[in-house]
Amino acid sequence: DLRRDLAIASVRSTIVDVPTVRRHKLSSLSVTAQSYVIVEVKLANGVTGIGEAATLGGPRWSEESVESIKANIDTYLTPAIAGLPADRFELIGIQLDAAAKRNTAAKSAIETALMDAVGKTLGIPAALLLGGVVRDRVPVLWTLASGDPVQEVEEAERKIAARLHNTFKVKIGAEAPATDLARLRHLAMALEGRATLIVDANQAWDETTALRCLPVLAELGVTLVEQPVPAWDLDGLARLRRRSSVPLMADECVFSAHDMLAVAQRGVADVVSLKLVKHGGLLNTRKVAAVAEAAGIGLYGGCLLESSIGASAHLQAFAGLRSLAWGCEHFGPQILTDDLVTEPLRFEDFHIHLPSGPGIGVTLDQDKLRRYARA
Ligand code: MUC
Ligand code: MG
Repeated sequence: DLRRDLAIASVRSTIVDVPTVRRHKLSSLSVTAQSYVIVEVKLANGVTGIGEAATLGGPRWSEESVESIKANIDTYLTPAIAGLPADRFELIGIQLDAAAKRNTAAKSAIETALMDAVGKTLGIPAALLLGGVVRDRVPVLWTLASGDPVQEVEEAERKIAARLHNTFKVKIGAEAPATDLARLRHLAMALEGRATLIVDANQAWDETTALRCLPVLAELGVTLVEQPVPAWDLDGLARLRRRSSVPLMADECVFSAHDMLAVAQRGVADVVSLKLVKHGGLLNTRKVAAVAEAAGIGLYGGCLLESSIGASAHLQAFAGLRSLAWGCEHFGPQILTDDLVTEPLRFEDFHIHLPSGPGIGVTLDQDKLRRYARA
């Protein structure tokens, strides 16, 4: 019968390192290759599903690294779900949470692979398992993060000319505030009237620095400021929000639905960045989104520079949201020198398109997996 066919037969995890087209610099880290754990779950019926756990600069962006993700999947998470019917997503979530605290990126890669395998078995997209599609494309921005304003204007010009991106997220916080503000002024002037700018400080500032810089960002026309202060400083962010004319976005301070509730109750943010690696899967991402929706907080489709595998998993989760007013940032597939799937995702007219196939909608290229697998 179908249920026995859907039994989880095996889980394989592979660390890959894929070079990026240029150095990507955040406040506290810098990468020239992106590291993922690719998860392949095989069902008793012979169908394989895939998922991806992204990281940024080892355990620097959050506490998970590809090494810890692979170790915890192989040692603790796989034994907890072996043999279970793959379509019991919520039950499997309970088992995964009992087997390991947090480890949300690892759990997300597993849940993605399960939804992919079940979707591929039934011939339906993962988005249908989550309630169906509201949109089949999402506005997608590009992130400027070389730190060199001349290079960044050139890069932005190329993206605008190709009609790929006209909203840009500028990564700040690696340099002194004055240097970052000068860089932003350069970008704002060069791209005036042709692009929208948002910024992400990745927790680099303290409250007083942010208080000093926010009016300048407003004057430069920046439309959204992401995680200016440390993730722990919810009260500081709430105070800044009351004094800022620019909307503020929560990123590193919202992992769980409980975090989202605290952010909502304390008036911490106007917008939240949704990411599978933070929330621990597609189902949990929708739960975090529901808490935000209930509080009138806007939704933004965040990323951790995922390949087409992780990006399409996010699109499956984003496709059914009633509103995704702030668009998304799944430019990841475009910043890699190569992709891991047989057919790349479609970027067109400033949007990224939901792939139409079953499961998460993309197919793992085994040659690429072998090529980029860590020895
Ligand atoms: C983050 O903090 O938002 C997303 C885009 C990017 O360049 O870095 C990530 C992580
Ligand atoms: Mg961020």
